[in-house]
Amino acid sequence: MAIPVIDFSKLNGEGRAETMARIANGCEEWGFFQLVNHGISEELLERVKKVASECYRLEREPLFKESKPVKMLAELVRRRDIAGDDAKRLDNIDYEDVFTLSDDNIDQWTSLTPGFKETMAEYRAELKKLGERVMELMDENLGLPKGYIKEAFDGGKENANIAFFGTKVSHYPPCPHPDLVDGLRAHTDAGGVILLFQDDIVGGLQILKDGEWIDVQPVRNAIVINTGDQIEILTNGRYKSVWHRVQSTADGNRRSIASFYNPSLYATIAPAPQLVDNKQAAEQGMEYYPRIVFGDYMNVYVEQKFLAKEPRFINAAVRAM
Ligand SMILES: O=C(O)CCC(=O)C(=O)O
Ligand SMILES: [Fe+2]
Repeated sequence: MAIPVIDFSKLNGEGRAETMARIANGCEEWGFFQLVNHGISEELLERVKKVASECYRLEREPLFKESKPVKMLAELVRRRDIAGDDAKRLDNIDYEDVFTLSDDNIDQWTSLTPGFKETMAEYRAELKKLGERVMELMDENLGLPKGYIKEAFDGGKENANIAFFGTKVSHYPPCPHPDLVDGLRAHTDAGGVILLFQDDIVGGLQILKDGEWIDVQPVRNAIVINTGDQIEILTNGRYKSVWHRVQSTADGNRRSIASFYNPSLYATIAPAPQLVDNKQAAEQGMEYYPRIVFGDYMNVYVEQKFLAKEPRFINAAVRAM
């Protein structure tokens, strides 16, 4: 079983209907799919890989060696070896190095690595456009007016372009005890549409599908798309946010660059009326998915990211009232 790989260039020709159907299937049955021939130039993607890796080596690696996950893992192992403690897994930390780029923190983007800022700005502009295109295809597949999802994320027509677009640059360095700590613990994503540029070679990302963890197989220069909790709410559960995790590995330093197209913190997200079966909702006495303000949702999410997702919907809705 492998995550669907979809040729995006086929949208422009005879294969359009079939490609739309494959995207719908990716959203409904998988929550994750990979795009190839997505229109982002190989030359740009090669530059992104280069500057991200150089940045890690030059600026991040020395810090990672002194970081909390490294120290906590060493301490756990020391206790096991010296004091004979049963080594329990570290279940409250991720073995990763990460920083986030957004338009709000552009002044603080790392500048030591030659070409980093320029390349990442160019990459983010391209990915943002791709994210908007993917959201429009979702609108179409769902029978929503074109631009519906983006407008919801902006918090309405009058607030054009205030949805949040952030880019997380992560590395999962070699881990001496991959059995004792995850690279990133299992979770669903809080926001909207996520566009992930993962390592060409070093794997580790897995999704939970029908009760089994399966690999998101590395495909060179593909962009992996997945949907977060806000798309689950907006689609009234038709597109579910899917659990995923990153396993740590003993060898190889996995690079992954995840861009998040999320609602503005002020946007209210609710099931699209077109997707609510009123009869069913009436029978159940309520609509299952609440109306939430995304900022309230994030306040709940930061506390509960690695816990079951359903209580988050309820907790965020209570706070929003
Ligand atoms: O690094 C990855 O491949 C996944 C990252 C991820 O799941 C996240 O940032 O939410
Ligand atoms: Fe995630």
